Amino acid sequence: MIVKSAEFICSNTQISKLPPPVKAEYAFIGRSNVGKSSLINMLTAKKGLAKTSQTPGKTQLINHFYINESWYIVDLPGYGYARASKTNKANWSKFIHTYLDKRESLQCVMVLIDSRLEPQKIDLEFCNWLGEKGLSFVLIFTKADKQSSVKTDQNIAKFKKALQVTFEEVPHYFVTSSETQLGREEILAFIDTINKDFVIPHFEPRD
Ligand SMILES: Nc1nc2c(ncn2[C@@H]2O[C@H](COP(=O)(O)OP(=O)(O)OP(=O)(O)O)[C@@H](O)[C@H]2O)c(=O)[nH]1
Ligand SMILES: [Mg+2]
Repeated sequence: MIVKSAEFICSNTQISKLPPPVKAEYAFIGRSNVGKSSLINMLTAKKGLAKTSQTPGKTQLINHFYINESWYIVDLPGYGYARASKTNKANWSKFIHTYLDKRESLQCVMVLIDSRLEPQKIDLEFCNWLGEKGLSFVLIFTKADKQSSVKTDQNIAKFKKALQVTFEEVPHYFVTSSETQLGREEILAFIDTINKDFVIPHFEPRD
């Protein structure tokens, strides 16, 4: 797929204010600082489209980006931001879980995992929650440029093994780097395939 246009549409803290669910939508989620915003900029080839930062917890809203005037990328707040207050964490968590569970047009959850780390409990728990809800998801291992491919492969193998405790079939995965554009073509091709089968879902119109 060629990305011809990528446009910021809106930031939301309220589910009721999201754009109508009439376009295929892909949510990017993962631990704070895992590289969600960087990956979105890499996929769209638009630096600065999604705000990146070295301070974890930068994205605290549901951000919609409209791609090729036909589908949405959604940048979600990172989970597990240690310095957020308990109330804040609980609020985000509820908001994100409601969004993921209820969004009619959501086609696939893109779960970002830092390829440098051993399997993290919080990531595994999140994948298990998606599995329980029957939501389709894929894994995107980020920051692969930061270490050898051997190390990346080892961490991926460990993650897959940890998922096999609860999953019969391990989901599809991608290895990426926002620095080198590794994985870009594969992810765009994957999205393109799903877009081709998209039919506008039934939804309750809001007032
Ligand atoms: N070397 C390298 N650095 C990366 C890569 N992806 C992200 N980073 C860096 O990691 C930091 C966090 O990236 P962001 O894209 O802002 O992460 P995020 O997941 O959107 O963070 P929050 O919005 O705070 O949850 C930034 O300093 C990025 O430059 C990558 O593929 N390679
Ligand atoms: Mg971000």
